[in-house]
Amino acid sequence: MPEDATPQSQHGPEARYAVEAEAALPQTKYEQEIAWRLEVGLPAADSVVDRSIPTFSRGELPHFAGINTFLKQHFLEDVRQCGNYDVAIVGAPFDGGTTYRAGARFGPQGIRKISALYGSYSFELGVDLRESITMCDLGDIFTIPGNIEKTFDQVSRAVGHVFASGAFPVVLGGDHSLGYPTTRAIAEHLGGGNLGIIHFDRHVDTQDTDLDERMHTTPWFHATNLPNVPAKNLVQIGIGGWQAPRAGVKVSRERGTTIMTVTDCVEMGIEKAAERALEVAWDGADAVWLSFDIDCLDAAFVPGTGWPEPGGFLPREVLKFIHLIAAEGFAGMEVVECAPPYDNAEITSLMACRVICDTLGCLVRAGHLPKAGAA
Ligand SMILES: [Mn+2]
Repeated sequence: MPEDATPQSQHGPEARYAVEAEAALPQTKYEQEIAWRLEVGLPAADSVVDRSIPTFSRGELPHFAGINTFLKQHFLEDVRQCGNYDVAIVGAPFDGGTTYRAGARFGPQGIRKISALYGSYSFELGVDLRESITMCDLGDIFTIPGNIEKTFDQVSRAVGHVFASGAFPVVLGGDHSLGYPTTRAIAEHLGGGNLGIIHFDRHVDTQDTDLDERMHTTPWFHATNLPNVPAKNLVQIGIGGWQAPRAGVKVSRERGTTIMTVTDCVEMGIEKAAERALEVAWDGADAVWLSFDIDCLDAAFVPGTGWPEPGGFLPREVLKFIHLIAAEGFAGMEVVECAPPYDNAEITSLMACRVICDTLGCLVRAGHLPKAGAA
């Protein structure tokens, strides 16, 4: 037996951490949930041996049953109450900004549906969201199909409402035109402080207009026109391929955004790349927004998206990236361009859900959630 052998030494370092972390997690909220299930769902039929099972499915189980809010969290009908929660999920079902194939208006539905597969516990992170934070699902923003500008105003108002309430906003897109109204909303609420943006994408999305409108190829042109969203704090990760229009690249160059290709990230190593991303996004900034376009992953993993592009990241690369950058915290996040009509076996929605769950788990692990002062 090696000298440093411990009872857990059969595990690798990450697994050892994970196995030990699980022992330290409470299960108070889980027990409360079981009591609540039995109260509101009624005790099960006499033949059911496991007496924690109710008659009517309430809460997490069975995973295939129930009404699909995100992670089966509480549907908050009265949005005025969202400040009572650490995290507020909000759908932005809009694909009027797409320039090739539409379908991201069904992104929130798709992500919510597959989220039923997830529990609240992550093995590697050693986090149980149910025990650590409170979450609600606000349902969807009332977007206006066919009217980008009115939709922008609705989205900014909604995201501003959530952010001002103190809840951490998680926006389920929707296409990437939403990046402008979401960051505009956060920027308005920073009291003049600067907002940085960490942007995962295969596409720069920095051109002025596309097809004569502010489409999903344009959010960062308009966001970085805002006085407190400097282009120098915009870091664009995963850009490459045959779909990053030259018009946008020109703007990125002129404004001095920071672009990191997949090869850049892989060759310098994800740790170094994440460090660089944090340096850029946080340089003089008060807060950082995470804008995650699902198409930053290789097209093989995300068929359900508007502009799939081969040569993107592997899932484990972006997940590791997120683990590292979440250490500094975010003002909120969006996952965009998930288009379920083109998906296969829900894998794109599954990935979108995974990105959100990992981000929340990492924010908990780093002490950014629950929000300060919350129980
Ligand atoms: Mn994209």
